[in-house]
Amino acid sequence: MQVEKYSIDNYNEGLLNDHKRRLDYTVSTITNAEKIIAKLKEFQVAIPSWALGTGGTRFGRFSGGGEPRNLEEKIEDIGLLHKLNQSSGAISLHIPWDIPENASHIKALAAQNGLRFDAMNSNTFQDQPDQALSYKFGSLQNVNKAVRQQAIDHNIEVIKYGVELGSTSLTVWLSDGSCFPGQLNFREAFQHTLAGLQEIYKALPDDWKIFVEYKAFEPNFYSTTVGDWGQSYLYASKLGPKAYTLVDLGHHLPNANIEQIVSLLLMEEKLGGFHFNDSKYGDDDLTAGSIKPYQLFLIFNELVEGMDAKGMDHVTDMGWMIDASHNVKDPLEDLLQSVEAIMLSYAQALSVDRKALKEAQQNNDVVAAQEILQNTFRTDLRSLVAEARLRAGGVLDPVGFFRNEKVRAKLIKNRGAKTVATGL
Ligand SMILES: [Mn+2]
Repeated sequence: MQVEKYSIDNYNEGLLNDHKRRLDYTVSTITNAEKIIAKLKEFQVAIPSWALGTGGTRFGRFSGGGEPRNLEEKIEDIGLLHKLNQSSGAISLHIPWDIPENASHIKALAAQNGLRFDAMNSNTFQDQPDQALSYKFGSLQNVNKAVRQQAIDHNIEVIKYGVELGSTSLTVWLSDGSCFPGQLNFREAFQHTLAGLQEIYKALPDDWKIFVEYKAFEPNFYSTTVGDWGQSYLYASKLGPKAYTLVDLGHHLPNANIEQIVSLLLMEEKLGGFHFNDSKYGDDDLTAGSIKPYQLFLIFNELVEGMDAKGMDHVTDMGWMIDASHNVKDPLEDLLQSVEAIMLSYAQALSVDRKALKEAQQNNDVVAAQEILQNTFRTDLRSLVAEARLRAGGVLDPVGFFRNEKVRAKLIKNRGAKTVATGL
């Protein structure tokens, strides 16, 4: 769906006075507003191709209307998000759900929408209709060599699709593991998986990275073969310099200290990718920042501090992506909310007084350290995020605009009320 520049300008015009008043106040309360706005303008979060439709659970899926019917329409939806927030300028493809049949056409369409191709995602956690061998008992870990080879071949095929589109990274998430004690020899499962990843690693072009994503549990409930950041780090270290760990916020056991995990991975230069979502219990895949916004800020605080310590580029040296499911909300509104929460946490992390925090740490001044972090967290920086969006040509209030323009109703009119996007 096309959104015209004049409708964005008209909408912004009505909100401008209020916005300026809030912005002036915020700028007067912090020291580095211009620097933060400049950083926010650059920062981009990739949207996965499977996030545009309604998500479901094993109990059911309640599809909404106007869902994208093919890859072209998914690209158009992400293009729309990017037009509104100017911070969703990348798409992450899942193979085989979204195979680009005509790569040059897909590449051109993405470029028209201001999008680049982020990490490619392989899938060896499901069986496809035309697949020769089953992944029921795992893919790269499988006791059957032919199954392992099939999974290796699939990942190499995904790299080939990515090369055609100009992507430069592959995310591998394996559901491999076991459901019952005794089912697996842990060491053998690890070694098979490592050997498979090594074959995939060999197929990576020189400028590519591979991200090894871990997950504590589900669909396997007794053991997971890439179950935590330690195991992922072990694979990534053994694979070589192009291999990195990917942290998905939902893939930890309850109460894990994710901020500490990202800090240490950055120290070892092994954090390569990041998936945003939020959860109350496990891998709930809820809107980023909807349940634990303070934790999201604390994680960003470590990301910014750790990346700066290594001289990393916040935009290009990490694969940032939303990995959430939208079971009850309009997926596009939900994604706008997630990106907003991510940008706000990033802005807050950029405004932490690092010198004062360092001093508090050196003096063991625990109270001062808490004051610094919580004062920053409680300072309302939403107007900075809006200002960055405005300067980049976006909308002051993306969700408000989406509703005002009746975007979903228009998508239903164009695509139909009973469309179901590919995905889980
Ligand atoms: Mn993920």
